[in-house]
Amino acid sequence: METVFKNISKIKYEGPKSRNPLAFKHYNPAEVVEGKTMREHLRFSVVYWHTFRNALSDQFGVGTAIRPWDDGSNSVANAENRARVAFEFIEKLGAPFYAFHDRDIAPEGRTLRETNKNLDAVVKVLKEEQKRTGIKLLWGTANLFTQPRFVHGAATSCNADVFAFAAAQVKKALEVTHELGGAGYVFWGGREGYSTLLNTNMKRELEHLAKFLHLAVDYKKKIGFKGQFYIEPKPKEPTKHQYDSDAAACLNFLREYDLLDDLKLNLETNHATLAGHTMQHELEVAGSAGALGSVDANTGDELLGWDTDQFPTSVYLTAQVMLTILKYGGFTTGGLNFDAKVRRESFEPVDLFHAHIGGMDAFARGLKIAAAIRKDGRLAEFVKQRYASWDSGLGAKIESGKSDFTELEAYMLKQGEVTTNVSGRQEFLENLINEFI
Ligand code: XLS
Ligand code: NI
Ligand code: NI
Repeated sequence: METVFKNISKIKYEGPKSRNPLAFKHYNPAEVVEGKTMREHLRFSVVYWHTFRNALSDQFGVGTAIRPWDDGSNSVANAENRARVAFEFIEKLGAPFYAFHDRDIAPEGRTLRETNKNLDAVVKVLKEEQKRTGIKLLWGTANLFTQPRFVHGAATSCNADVFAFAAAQVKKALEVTHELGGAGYVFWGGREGYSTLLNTNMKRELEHLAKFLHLAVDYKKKIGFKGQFYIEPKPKEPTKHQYDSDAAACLNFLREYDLLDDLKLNLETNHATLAGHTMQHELEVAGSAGALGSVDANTGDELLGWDTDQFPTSVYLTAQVMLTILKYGGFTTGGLNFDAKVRRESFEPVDLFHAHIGGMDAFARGLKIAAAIRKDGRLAEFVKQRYASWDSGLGAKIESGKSDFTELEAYMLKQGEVTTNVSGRQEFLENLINEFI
């Protein structure tokens, strides 16, 4: 099949010396790093919503994107054609995965029944294209935020009928994700939050959200869907306060409502920024709780307070991200999903290639840098030594639960004062990291 991107051939690895903008300089899918290929480590995924549905409009202006294959209509035929174009793009790029919301791939009809029929028609095309290309679905999800019925939220709406509609929609989205062999399914709480507490019963809304997720887990088991469930934290936007505000809040929610065994986290860099955290912090919180699932790989703008969803280009950032991901054993079901959009000024189709190539190369470098830091071993050794007082003697006794306040007081009364603190050496460690960048 050769249609839309006929002037662009398959993106190849040409190495760091290449000056070809449509080639990888660092992402060499077959190259082995720490015993796995880059392709297996990074598990890149293209998102349907930004890459194939975003017209690049903003609050002040209409869309600028030139997408010659799209007739601009809401027809199923246009959606089917778009699906084939999407696969041509992903195939040429060489990403092994993609991700979608139900409403990205097929238009909403006048009734739920008609909408489901539209979805089935496009899923048929996606299935054919997956088979033809070998590209797989990283995760599916349902859009429970665009349509006006979700004005007060979906699972947390004050209106029980909206909860029912959302349940029906997620049921169908789970079925199609299962049919397409999806490795996972994401719950991002679109409008699950509030704009004012004056009209909000927070406790009741949180209980409804938990109920909704339990019903989804039940249905997943019922249909035999083995994909991983994820919850995606975001602190604000569209609502002033989103319930899934950050990794720690999500973990607390999952624990409180007995959902910890069924959901991991899908962490997004720009959402970490909005929450006032670094991405590495969010990964660490999830990883240490055994809940590091997948990554929405993008970046925000430090000067803008909203979700700009830019493609990741900072090698410093990707090195930090990969260092933490490798530390927790790498991805299993998850991957690096480019939840990112080209800028409104980058409106030509070729910009979609430049954006993804840049993100993939930045992460390939991040992976290689992280692996080199790990091989060098000085960073890990420093951290290990820093906690050496816990490895034997009194520290080991406290950790193993064999000490108490009385003993600790007697010990310190005898010592009189702490004389053993040493420097944290932050600047030394920052310099050490820069040796590898
Ligand atoms: C929005 C979210 C969204 C999820 C999928 O900010 O990142 O795109 O990834 O619903
Ligand atoms: Ni996202
Ligand atoms: Ni986002």
